[in-house]
Amino acid sequence: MSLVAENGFRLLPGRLDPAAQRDLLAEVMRRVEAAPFYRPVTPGGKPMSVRMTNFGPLGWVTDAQAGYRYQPTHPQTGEPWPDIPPALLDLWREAADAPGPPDACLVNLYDAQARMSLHQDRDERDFDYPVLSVSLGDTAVFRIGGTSRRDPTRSVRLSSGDVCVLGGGARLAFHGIDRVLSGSSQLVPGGGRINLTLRRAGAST
Ligand code: MD6
Ligand code: FE
Repeated sequence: MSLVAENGFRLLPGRLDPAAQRDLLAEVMRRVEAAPFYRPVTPGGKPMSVRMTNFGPLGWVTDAQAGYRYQPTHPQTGEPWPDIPPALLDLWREAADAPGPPDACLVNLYDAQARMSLHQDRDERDFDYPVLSVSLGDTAVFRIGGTSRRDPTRSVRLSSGDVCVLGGGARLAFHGIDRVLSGSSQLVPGGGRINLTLRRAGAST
């Protein structure tokens, strides 16, 4: 398995084989029945094109009223988020090189039109913890730059089963999803892409 590493950005292409991808997708969809995908609204009042839910003690949410934050409950059901799938906790232990376990897993669902604009993940308490992402389904065109929005960027394809880690000097790198290549995978029924990002959002233990 090849590995691209530079300044804290690590890509593990094909880290999950097709059977592991199917198993993880089943674990995800079982939890989504209790915590449905919904469309968050930015602090500026714009509905996002990506639909989201979360697993774990804390979930990342946004709305026009209170902006970006982590909270323990689903904004629509009011219920606690489902647990993080054990396979993801194993993956974190193996690949994240973190001082402790994650407490949040953001789940993004992309249809053919969905995009995510260039952003930093900076709503977490402790940037010594990396963010680890797992991609399932259609391939995404991921863009990653430096810690300034003006830094040059490059494009990386994230395919089903790929794992990527933003840690160290890349923890606060700007990144986003330019587009999703519709029909590039058959994994997700009805098409689309699911990205799971594991984080440590709250105080470290
Ligand atoms: C996505 N990913 O792949 C969006 N954030 O759908 C992210 O925003 C991301 O892939 C932090 C670390 C890795 C990521
Ligand atoms: Fe991000």
